[in-house]
Order: sequence, then structure tokens, then C-alpha cells
Amino acid sequence: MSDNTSVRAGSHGVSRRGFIAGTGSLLGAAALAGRAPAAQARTASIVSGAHVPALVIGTGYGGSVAALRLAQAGVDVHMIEMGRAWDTPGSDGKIFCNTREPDYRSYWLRTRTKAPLNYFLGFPIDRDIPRYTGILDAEEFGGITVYQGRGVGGGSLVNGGMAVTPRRENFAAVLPSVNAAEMYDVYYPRANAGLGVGLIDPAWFDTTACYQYGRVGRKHAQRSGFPFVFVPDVYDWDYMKQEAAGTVPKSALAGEILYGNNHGKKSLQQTYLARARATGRVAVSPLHRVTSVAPAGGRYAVTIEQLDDTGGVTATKTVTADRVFFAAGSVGTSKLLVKLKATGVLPHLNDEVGKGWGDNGNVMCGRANHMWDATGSLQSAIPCCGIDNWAAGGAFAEVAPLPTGIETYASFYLSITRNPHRAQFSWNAAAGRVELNWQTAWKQPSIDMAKTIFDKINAKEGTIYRTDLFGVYKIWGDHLTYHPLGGAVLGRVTDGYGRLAGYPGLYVIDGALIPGNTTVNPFVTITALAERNIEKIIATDL
Ligand code: FAE
Repeated sequence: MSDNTSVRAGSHGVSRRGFIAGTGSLLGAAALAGRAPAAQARTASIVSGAHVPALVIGTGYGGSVAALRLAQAGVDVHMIEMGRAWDTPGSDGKIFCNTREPDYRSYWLRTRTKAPLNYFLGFPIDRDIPRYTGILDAEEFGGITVYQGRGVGGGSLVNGGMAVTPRRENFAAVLPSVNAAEMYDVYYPRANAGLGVGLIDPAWFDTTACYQYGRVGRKHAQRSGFPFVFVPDVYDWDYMKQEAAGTVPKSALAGEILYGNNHGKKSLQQTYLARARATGRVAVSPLHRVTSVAPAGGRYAVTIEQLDDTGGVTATKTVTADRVFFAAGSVGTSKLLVKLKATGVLPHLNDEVGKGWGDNGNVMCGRANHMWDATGSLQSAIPCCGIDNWAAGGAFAEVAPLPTGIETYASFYLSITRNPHRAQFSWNAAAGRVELNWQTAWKQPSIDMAKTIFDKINAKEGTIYRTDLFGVYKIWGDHLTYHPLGGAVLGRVTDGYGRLAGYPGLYVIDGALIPGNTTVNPFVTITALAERNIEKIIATDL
């Protein structure tokens, strides 16, 4: 908790021996066998006074697409990322830590973990950690905690890799102004190819121990008459088979997911950002946070704070850019734009800025199975299947892992629901910060929709909800979202391609464009929309 536990560069306070002792010999062996860091874009430290043709704020999906396509069009790009590069192993030989043993690398500037699933068997599981620029940000607003990835690769570093293309009619309902035929013929296929999306081998799913929890989820869904679907993912399925065979270091099968995967997952570092680097035109400054973007004689002056390992500001830099792409994620982009409008830096942004924010209807729950429906002590941390009751009940439920390493007899689900509530970001001048007016009670429609699935399954199976995963006698994980969307909605704050109204050369190209819900997990849609928009911008603006 205290400052003297904080971590300084080069002294991470966790010895390899201590780590191995803490995680058991299996994980220790994997740590020793750790592979070389993933390829990623050239890291740099941008120089104050520099001028760049294109500056991209953030290195998540939207930012990575923009950087790659601009570079391929011959434009030099500098990406500014507030999180770490995540390219250097710690003293345990690993870049990322495990969900079972969260350490200094786990959370963004916290002295205590804030696990999404924060209780087990009714006991709190959060623990003290040193304050550090860790990988997962649990950003707390009044009524909701918003989880986001921090580092080069953004959310792709921490997410489950579920790569879902929504049903065409659902996409058309979410973004009616976008030509759906173009999206489904060109940009979704382009995004899926660029992200390296693949599907689990169904025959392997049927037999492998690590998806017993998925098979139990399928059986229960089907016995209650719900459509069961396999869900594509960016995890390397062949690698996971080798993990199960014991021939490679384990990642998904060693509980790695929320704080990064040391192997197997094709994050943006391995896909879009690697291709961007290969152009020779893309540089990335990690541990740099953009605080202002102001008009400056036909260009934009961008103010950037350089951070140390514990979040302290070591330098403030100003650079100029011909074009600036806001790709700081729904929350990051919205916070910047709302502040810049309210403080008179970008006064001509319109009044839609900060509006239309939603949580993608996220709600979690667990069910307590009978003893004959064990879900397995070995669970792949990468989900691969779900229950699609969107049309009938407004819910799409991912059959999620509980990779605790012990048998829990629990089925666990993250549901995406058709929640109609939308919140707004606003500037609190007295406090000097941006706030979000989401209320916890607004999750009730999500709970009702999730219940259309799980009440029926419980009735059919003679089972009950788990009450020990989110508190003491608390069924619903209704305090959080993994899927923030909106705040700079396409066609309202921007034109139909992400150009910010009132400011030529400023663009939004991330999840902030999407009005609160994608009906499924969002990153394929964010990527596909970015592909569509950047193609138009390159063709017409450059
Ligand atoms: P994002 O990926 O968040 O990137 C924004 C980047 O900007 C981050 O790297 C920030 O650190 C950086 N940044 C923010 N502010 C600044 C600033 N002022 N200066 C410099 N840099 C800044 O944005 N989605 C799926 O589709 N499937 C899944 O299985 C899935 N699982 C998830 C699991 C977890 C635990 C979490 C947290 C998310 C999950 N998501 C999943 C959501 C997905 O990761 C998210 O929608 C995308 O990452 C959003 O992409 P953006 O490009 O909008």
C-alpha cells in the first residue's frame, strides 16, 4: 500500500525464486522457458518541438489501423501511448504476470488489485501490489468501473481475444448511416484477416479437458433450447493444442489472460503494429500521455506528458502535427474532447461531445452446477463459445472460464445485452476532471435480459445462481464493463467518417465512434470501422 513498496526502473521487487515459489513448479518451468518478446513498432521518445505529419493518440485497435494504413500510404506516423511498451521480461523471465498471482505488472497505478471477479467462495481476493504503470486499468466513475488495457497494443493486451462479427441486421440497427453491404463485403473481412481471427477445432473442443466448462455450457444451453455458438478468437489455436500436449510453455492453460498472455495470443503487437513497424514509417512513444490538442496556425500543437514507472510526470513536451487521430479508446478520447471543449481549447466541437456512451450491456453471473456437472480444474483462459439469445431475449452470453486451478462446479458467463441506457461525460471544473453520469441501477435491464437465459437454464437443470463471486450473497456482476463504447459518436460529433466537426485534420478512429453497443464483443467492429474510415480519409484528405 505505502510508497515504499513502489517499483523503480530496474528493481521490480519480485525475485524469480520468489515468483516460482509463489506459483508452483509448473508455472515456474514456463517462466524459465519464456520466449523472446513479441515484435512491435519501433519505440521512441518523441522530442519536444518536433513536427510530425500524423500523430495518433493511443495504440489500440483504432490507432493501430490508422497507423498502418497511413504509413502504407507514405505518411510518417508517431503514436503516443500512455502505457508501457510491454517488450521486456521482468526478473521472472516473463513480460506479463498471471491472473492467479497478480504482481506489480497487473494494474495501472493502483496499490491494491481490483479484480473484476473480486470474491471467491464469499471471500475477497484482492491484494496489495506496488504502484506501477501496470497493464489493466480499472477506472472508477461514479456508477461503474471501466476496465481498459494500458500499453502498446491497448485493449488487445488484456482482452479475451473473442473476435465476433455481429449479425448484419444488428450492425445495421447500431450504425444505420454506415453502408452495411460495404462493411460485410470489404471491411469486416479485412479486419478479420488483419487481426488473425480463427475458430477452435470443434473436434478438439469435444475432447480436450480444458474446455469441459464449455461443453457443460453447451449442454445446458441446448437442453433449454438456446442456440449455442462457437466464437472466433485471435488466440493461436494450434499453439493451445500444443499447450495441452505439454510441448510448449503454457499461457491460456496457465491462467494467463487479464494481465497479458506471454504466448499464444495474437495481440496487436503481433498483427497490425508489427506490420506498421515493417513499413519503417511508424514510431511509438510509450509512457507518454497526451493532455492537449490545440489549433496552431493550420496545424495542431499537442501537449504530452512523459511518465515514469509509477506514473510521475518527468517531462512535458509540445509537438506539432498536421493531423491528429484520437484513438485513446472510448473513455480516453471522450475525456480529452470533453475537457478540450469545456476549457476553450477546442471550443467549436459541437454539443454532442461526450454523449451516447454505453457499457455494451455487460453483466456477469455464475451458476452453481450439480456434482455430476464438473467444469474442470484445468480451464483454458480463452473463451470460445456462447449462447445467442439476442433476437428473443436481448442477450448474447459468453461461456467464460474460471481458471482458478481447482474444480469449482461453477458455470460463469459474461453477457452482452441490449441495454438502452446511455451516459454522458462532462467537465467538472472545480475538480479539474471529466466525470461520467452512469448509474449502477441502469444495469437492471441487462440483468433482466441475462435472466431470460439463466433463469430458464436454472429451472431446467434444477440449479441456482452463485452468490459468492461478486460479494457476499451477490448474484450479479453489475458494477463494471469491459466494453466502453461511444462519447464521440459517428455522424454526431464527427461526420460519417470520423472527421471532427469544426476542426479539419482532427479525427476520431476508435470505440468512441460507436453509440454504446455492438450487440457482441466490440473489437472486430472497431477495427472494421477504422479500416473503412481511414480508407476514405486517405483517399480524400491526404
Ligand atoms: P483501446 O484498445 O482501449 O486503446 C486505447 C489506447 O489509448 C490504450 O492503449 C490507452 O492506454 C491509450 N490512451 C488512452 N488515453 C491516452 C492519452 N491521453 N494519451 C496517450 N495514450 C492514451 O481502444 N473485446 C472483444 O471484442 N473481445 C473480447 O474478448 C474482449 N475482452 C475484453 C476483456 C477485457 C478484460 C477488457 C478490458 C476488454 C475486452 N474487450 C474485448 C474490449 C476491447 O479490448 C476494447 O473494445 C478495445 O480494446 C477498444 O479499442 P479502441 O481502439 O477503442
